[in-house]
Amino acid sequence: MRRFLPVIAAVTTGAVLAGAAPARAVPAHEQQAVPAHEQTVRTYAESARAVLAAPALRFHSVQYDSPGTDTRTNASLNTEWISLVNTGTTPVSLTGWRIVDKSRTYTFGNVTIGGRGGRLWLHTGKGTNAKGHLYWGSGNYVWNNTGDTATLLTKAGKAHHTCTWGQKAGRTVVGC
Ligand SMILES: [Ca+2]
Repeated sequence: MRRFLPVIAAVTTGAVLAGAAPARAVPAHEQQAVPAHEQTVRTYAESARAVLAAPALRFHSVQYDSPGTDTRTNASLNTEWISLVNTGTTPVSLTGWRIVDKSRTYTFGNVTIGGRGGRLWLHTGKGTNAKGHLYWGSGNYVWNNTGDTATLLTKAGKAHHTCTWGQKAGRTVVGC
């Protein structure tokens, strides 16, 4: 496995490497067939690229730790939120999609998220749904301050994207 690691690392830093000067063209007489073991390495690189690519509709960020003391007031519950973004070109209907943690489920009603960077915030507490802002209606916090995983499920129940975080002193929000 050791020989695969530099290739995977190269994929993760591809954006930086893309700016490097192109290598010189290899003359025909120096070209060789790609050995089978190197083809295997390339297959691993393709797999890594597929795993790293986030879907167009995905978690954007989560304020898992409501700023200030966790008093469980509705105002405090609503400053705990998780946000979605849709970087695709077309709006997506979220009706029947779900956001889940280990034991709780939020099911989207008749909601559409706009395309080209459309955002949507799901607040933990109670409130009246408005454009871009939805309310879970929970009487307690959903996202653990000490670390948690949020999963976005499609209407068919397929895991579409996840957001995982750990605990870090002084931090209340993370990008997904
Ligand atoms: Ca929390």
